[in-house]
Amino acid sequence: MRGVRSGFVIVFCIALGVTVAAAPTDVSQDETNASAAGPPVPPAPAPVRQPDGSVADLDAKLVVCDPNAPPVSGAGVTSIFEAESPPTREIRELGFLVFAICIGIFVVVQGFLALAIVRGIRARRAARAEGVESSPEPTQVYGSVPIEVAWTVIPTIIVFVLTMITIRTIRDIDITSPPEDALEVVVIGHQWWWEFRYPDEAGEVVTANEMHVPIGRPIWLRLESADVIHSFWVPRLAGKMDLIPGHTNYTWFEADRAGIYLGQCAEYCGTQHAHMLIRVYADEPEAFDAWLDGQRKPGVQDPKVAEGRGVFAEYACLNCHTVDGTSDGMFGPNLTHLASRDTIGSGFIPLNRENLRAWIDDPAQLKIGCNMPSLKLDTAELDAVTDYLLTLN
Ligand code: HEC
Ligand SMILES: [Cu+2]
Repeated sequence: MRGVRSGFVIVFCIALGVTVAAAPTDVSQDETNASAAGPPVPPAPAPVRQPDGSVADLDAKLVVCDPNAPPVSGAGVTSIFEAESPPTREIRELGFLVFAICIGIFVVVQGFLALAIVRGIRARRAARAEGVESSPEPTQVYGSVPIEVAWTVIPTIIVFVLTMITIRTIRDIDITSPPEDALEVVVIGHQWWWEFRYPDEAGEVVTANEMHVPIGRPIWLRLESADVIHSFWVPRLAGKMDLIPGHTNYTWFEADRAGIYLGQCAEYCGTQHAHMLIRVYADEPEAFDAWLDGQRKPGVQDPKVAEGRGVFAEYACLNCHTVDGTSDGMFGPNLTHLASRDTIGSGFIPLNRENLRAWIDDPAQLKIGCNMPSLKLDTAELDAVTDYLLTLN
């Protein structure tokens, strides 16, 4: 009876843990609010403005694999079971194999246990029918060579097979030189956004948070960090790989099908770690080439928004952001082709006029603790610089 009761307690605790873990709380923001409140206690901060529009809500749900979230902008569920790239397919197959073997072992072991219980109950019943209090003790067997051999040899074979297959998988995935015909992309992790660089003779292309790749071609990733340890993880395309300051890591993937693949920084890296999302756009090769050509061009110089460009150049924006032909700051995301992206703030705020304006007004309203300050622009300056940035397609 005790056993049954403690079994219930364990099941209840697990269920509670799962419920708490699944609850859609935004821990990072709550934490920041709490830690920002040092003595003396300041007045409660204004409520955090929620980004307008739905891409963020939906993508955020997709990232936590909410099965009820409708597909958005072609982005699929971020499930390791929906592998769309050779490395993730191999990882999934290895996972299934290990799982199948474990189920086999489980069934055999539990089968013997069930058999022993049934035989014990039968023996006791038979004993009671004969009027004896308990069944006689079963025959004790000491040292059976066949059994000893079986339970030494079988597990050894299982472990050996798993080791060999794991080594093969690691050899295929964890390669040290780029696969043939690979496209190299440098991925640099920043608190809390991603920089993607495409080394190219015709001029390096630099973008942020939204990585475009051609389908059917291996993508060789060079992973670096600008500050702390991050981890690149796009579950359907590649396994996790850390970005370590002062050390370069490599990994690769190859998207089978065109579409948007969502990912997430997978190594806690500070306040806004949860909002450090990755969007991989896998394009048909022609569409990818067109995108790359577009990104090579310098920033649009539209005379209609000269005023906004003036604001951009007059304030510190230019110290932190590059717009080719206008500024060369390196601290924040490259904005040369900002308007060609779907999101800002590392994939969690849909890019539209309202969000962009709110972001420039005070980024912390949308992404508490992020490394872009509010430059306290007045309304006219805000409108002008927003209009300017929206021309940078
Ligand atoms: C101190 C450096 C700094 C200054 C000054 C600065 N920014 Fe930023 N900016 C950043 C950083 C860092 C980010 C990335 C924040 C994140 O996503 O966590 C960012 C993000 C952005 C983004 C979103 C880009 C994207 O793709 O996600 C825009 C737009 C932007 N800044 C515009 C501006 C404008 C306009 C100004 C001037 C009014 C400005 N920034 C001033 C550092 C700066
Ligand atoms: Cu992180």
